Amino acid sequence: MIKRTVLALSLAATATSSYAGSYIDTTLNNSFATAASINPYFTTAFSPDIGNAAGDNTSMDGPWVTISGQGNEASDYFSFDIAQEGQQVTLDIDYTMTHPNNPYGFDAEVALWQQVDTNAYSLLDWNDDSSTSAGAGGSVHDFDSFQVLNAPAGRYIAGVSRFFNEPNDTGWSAESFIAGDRQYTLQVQVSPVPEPESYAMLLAGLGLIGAISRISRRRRMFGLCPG
Ligand SMILES: [Ca+2]
Ligand SMILES: [Ca+2]
Ligand SMILES: [Ca+2]
Repeated sequence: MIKRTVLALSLAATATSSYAGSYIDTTLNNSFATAASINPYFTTAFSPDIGNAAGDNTSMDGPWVTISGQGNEASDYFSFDIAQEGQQVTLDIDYTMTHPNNPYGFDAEVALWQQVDTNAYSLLDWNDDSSTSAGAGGSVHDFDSFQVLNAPAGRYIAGVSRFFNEPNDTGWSAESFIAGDRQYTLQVQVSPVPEPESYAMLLAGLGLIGAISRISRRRRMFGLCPG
């Protein structure tokens, strides 16, 4: 009986608050100073919605958080820390242009800042529109954002805002904001930087060996070198 009560209480707590893998945005986190920390919510479980630009699922590659965001007539900022070197950060907007609570869609943009000094942050890069395949799962519209950036160990701020009607893709729209009734899903993942270079170098190396052996075979054929 006691056990059942404890279970019921913990289920109730799960339903009403954020838990591992999920952060529900309820605060007015509209500046770097009031950025909501998502550090406690990272998980390494499987998610069908965490992916890369090629459309592959990457949820098991590194810890991630799903942020259920709510516009408060402001932009939203979330802080997190990276302890290890050799990591990358993925910001992936899902289910947002077609969210049932967004009757006119919500054209999001995302950005990433790294802390460079006390109260000083450097804008690393930002993204307005991705392709529909970027971010695997949940990215259903070209206007949903997707961004992957290398991230040295340190403190970071992820930002979400609404794309402002400026000339396309000119920068972070600090003066723009998310209307209070608009909702979005932001996936934040920290994972090791993949090393496709080593695989490419292996293939190039094999190709070079093949070319050299072809050349020496031909040279032998024409008597250009001994052996
Ligand atoms: Ca908010
Ligand atoms: Ca996704
Ligand atoms: Ca967009």
